Amino acid sequence: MAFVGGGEMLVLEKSTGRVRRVADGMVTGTALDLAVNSASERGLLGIALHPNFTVNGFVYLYWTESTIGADSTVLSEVPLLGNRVDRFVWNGSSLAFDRNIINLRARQSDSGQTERGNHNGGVLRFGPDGKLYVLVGDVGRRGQLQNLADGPVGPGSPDDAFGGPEPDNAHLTGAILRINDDGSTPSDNPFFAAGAAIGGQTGANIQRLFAYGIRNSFGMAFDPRSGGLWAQENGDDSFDELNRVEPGFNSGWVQIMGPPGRIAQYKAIETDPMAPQPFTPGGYFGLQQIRWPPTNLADTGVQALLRLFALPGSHYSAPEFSWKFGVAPGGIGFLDGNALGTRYANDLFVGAARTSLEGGHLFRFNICGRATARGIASFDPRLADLVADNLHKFEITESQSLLFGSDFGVTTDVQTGPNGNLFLVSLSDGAVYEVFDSGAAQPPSDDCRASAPSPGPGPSAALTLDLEARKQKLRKRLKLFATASAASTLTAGGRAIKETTKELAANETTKVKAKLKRKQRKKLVRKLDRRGKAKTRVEATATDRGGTTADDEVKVKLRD
Ligand SMILES: [Ca+2]
Ligand SMILES: [Ca+2]
Ligand SMILES: [Ca+2]
Ligand SMILES: [Ca+2]
Repeated sequence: MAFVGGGEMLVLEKSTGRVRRVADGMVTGTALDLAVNSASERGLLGIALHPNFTVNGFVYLYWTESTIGADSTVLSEVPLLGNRVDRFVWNGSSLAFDRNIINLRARQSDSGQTERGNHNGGVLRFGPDGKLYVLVGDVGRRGQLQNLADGPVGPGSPDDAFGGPEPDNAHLTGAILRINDDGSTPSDNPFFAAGAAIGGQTGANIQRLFAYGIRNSFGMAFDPRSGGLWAQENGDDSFDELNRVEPGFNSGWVQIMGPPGRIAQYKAIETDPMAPQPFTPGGYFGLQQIRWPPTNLADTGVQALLRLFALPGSHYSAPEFSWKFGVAPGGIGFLDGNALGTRYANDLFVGAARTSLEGGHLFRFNICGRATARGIASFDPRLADLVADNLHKFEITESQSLLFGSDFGVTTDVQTGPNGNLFLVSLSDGAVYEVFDSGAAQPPSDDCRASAPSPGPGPSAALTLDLEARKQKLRKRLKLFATASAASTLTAGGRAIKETTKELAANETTKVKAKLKRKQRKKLVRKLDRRGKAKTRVEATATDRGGTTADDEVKVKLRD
């Protein structure tokens, strides 16, 4: 869905490949009709307007091409690189092809299993930096971008009949790409230097990466307040995630889904041979691709993190939120402004990719904090661990406080309209919904002032979930932290960090001056991980990237 001005919007039809013109609640025409392959999750999937759309009319579409020159629902009728992003020009009534931006993997004909058409991603968004962000799912690949450095078999073997495990053109999957509006690669991308060192097709693709290790997603959005990128990620049967995606982010798939501290649950669910459950009578065993079985998964969070495919400058971070069993999130978006009242201002809304839970749930996350520290806040003590511990797939336990709406069907897009209301595209209902303020009394406010203590000094606001409930945990955590910081080799850094622990609250980020060499920083991270604190994040600002001995800012984040 895209708002093109004059009260008009463009709405995509996944299976016909048509871009429909909609005004005043009515379809008024067709701006474009593409020959799409819409088998499984393929089709006309994503749209984004250029930041200077009103001047240049540029419209970007993510779609799956058919090989027969007409719409197809046959899995095999697709080119190898059949997912494509193209640029079109809007002339006020129709869209004309301008240029191709990128071609991505679509075909999934792997030996030993039936052909598939899922995990294409398909979300396009322009960032506040004017760059185009393209989300592509793993498309069933098991290569380096799925954190298998040597592919599914081992050193010397490709991922599949079309290459890999390195990210050649057929294995540039499970990632968020950041590209210029003309398809070229920005030189300030996180792995630009790493890709240049590798060179060739693989190196050029690594240069395009903004993030990787992502299984699949139907939702990605920029927070209009912080400018930060958020994405949801669909797990197999376990651990759907909501992530803050910073440059160089590695989400961990296939080695890890959900928080590292929950790795045993991830493995247990995905290797469960029986467990007939509602919606999954066959049980949960398997990670879809038989060439890499779930029995390969690590047994501890640290072990899993050590197995990640680490591009230079990459970082893993645990999800902002996750669901133990999949609820299948779909499109996500922020409500930009307070058109629905202060209670909902600037919050994050998460639609459904299935109708199994609440007929298509619409979850709302209360987002608090200042500037880049904006994050999820909740009053439900069960969510203090940032995990909704539901009982099986598509089950509401611990998500009750998040439920904002029901029966929205399959939500493929969530956006703030020009009038400030929330607009949702429902694929299953064939409808666009507008959520507006009816004027009825709203529930008591759960705004940020009420849920968080007054922000103390420091570069980021404190974001606490439930201080009382977390007190014991926090005390334990601080003790561990103090022990770690007192350790021998971390003299200068140790002292600084110990001081910090006095002020740190759960889930709070702080910066301290610390004289840490690159190796020392790594050592500290390892130390904390060994103490079962794998989600603790210790990262340095840019000045420390080279491992200098200068006084660098070290950012420490305590997370549950
Ligand atoms: Ca068509
Ligand atoms: Ca993850
Ligand atoms: Ca499974
Ligand atoms: Ca929980």
